[in-house]
Amino acid sequence: MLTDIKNNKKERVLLVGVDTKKINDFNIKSSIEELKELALAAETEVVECIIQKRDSIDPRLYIGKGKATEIARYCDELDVDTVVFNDELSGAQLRNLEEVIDRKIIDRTNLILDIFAKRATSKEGKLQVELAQLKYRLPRLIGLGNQLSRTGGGIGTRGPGEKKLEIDRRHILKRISEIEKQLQGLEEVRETKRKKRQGSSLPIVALVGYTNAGKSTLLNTLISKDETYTKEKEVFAYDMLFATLDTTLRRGTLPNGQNFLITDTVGFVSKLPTHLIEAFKGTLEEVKYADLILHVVDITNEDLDIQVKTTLEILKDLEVLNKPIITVFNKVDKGHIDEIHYKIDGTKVYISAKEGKNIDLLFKMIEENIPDKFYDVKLLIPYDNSKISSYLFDNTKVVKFEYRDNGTLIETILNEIDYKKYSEYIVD
Ligand SMILES: Nc1nc2c(ncn2[C@@H]2O[C@H](COP(=O)(O)OP(=O)(O)OP(=O)(O)O)[C@@H](O)[C@H]2O)c(=O)[nH]1
Ligand SMILES: [Mg+2]
Repeated sequence: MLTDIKNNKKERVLLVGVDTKKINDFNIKSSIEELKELALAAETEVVECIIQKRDSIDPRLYIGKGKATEIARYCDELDVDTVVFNDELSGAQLRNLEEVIDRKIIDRTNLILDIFAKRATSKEGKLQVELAQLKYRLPRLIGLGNQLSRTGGGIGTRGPGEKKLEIDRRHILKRISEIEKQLQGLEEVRETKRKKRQGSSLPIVALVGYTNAGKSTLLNTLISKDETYTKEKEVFAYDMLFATLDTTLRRGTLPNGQNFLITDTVGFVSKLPTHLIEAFKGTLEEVKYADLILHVVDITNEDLDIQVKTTLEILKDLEVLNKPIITVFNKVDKGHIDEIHYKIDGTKVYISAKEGKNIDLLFKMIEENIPDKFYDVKLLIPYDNSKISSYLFDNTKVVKFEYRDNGTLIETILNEIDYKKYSEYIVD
């Protein structure tokens, strides 16, 4: 079978899930619905979804033998190219399923990795995805060997790690350590930047939440009041899963005049591959340095409970649940919302990022939850007070300075304490 990509035809996929009563916190219907969204995000055409009820996952085949044979028949009838399974499969399961079904077999993890591979644009993003892909492939080489040679492309075979070397374990291990080294280098650069930012003392607000909740849209709305705002500063917001992969940082201004920094992060999805979270830890680290977290939730989504839970679990993994969190229920413009139907601990607000509804309220809540106030000031420090000048140069983010006849004119940002301490030197 040659890949349909050559004919410019979409890869036709069939989705398969298992409904084990054990996972009762996860509704199989919404899980398959999400898998469908993921398959669409990978630009495939979903032709059928099959759910099998079983007590447990079959270690050999994931589903029952009879079901697998039935699926093989469907694949012929419906002209299916690829079968996508709703859970992570072992190398043996991949191989056995391919033997029975005789089609390319992809699991949920591989599908997500594939979307990330397509979306990654920055050098760091690409490396992170490649690392996750290699770590996924390593224990599955037996199962994937056939697959990589049987097709010339399509989902699961795309991405930075596409080269032949994947088949060779030693090559993979070598590549993994190369990537880890490169990522470490990039992490150091990020660390330096972060230190510089800390010097600037501007509070950091981090946007987190499920993919497509509206984080990027909200970032664009929140920065639009900043004096340095231009259209070019806006980030990419689009109706698709994982529109954002790279962490971005922008400046905003609160109604009280205080400046803050805001970061947009990669969205989450249930059963987000562990390797992927691991690989993106560097990027997600930004959340660790935040002073305030805005947890954005799409209120119109039926699976809001699962989405909130998934996000909170990842935040727990990142050890950031001790930070102040505002739950931001977004998209209230999309119809009547019963505000009380969803109870959540702590602070919450109902907004529309798109139409700007309740943004003032959210700004107020941000003001209240940001730990400290900061001031943009100009100070004239007499030359005989050079200790103060050195302190300011070392500990605050000096925007500009100038040597005047009567002292050093320093334009900088001060926190509340320093602001009070040095207020006598403030000039207009
Ligand atoms: N109706 C409505 N749509 C919204 C609102 N906020 C965002 N959207 C839409 O929701 C879709 C996703 O928005 P994004 O801002 O890209 O979502 P995100 O959370 O950044 O998603 P990822 O980057 O994929 O994690 C876009 O089509 C937005 O236009 C809102 O308040 N109301
Ligand atoms: Mg986004």
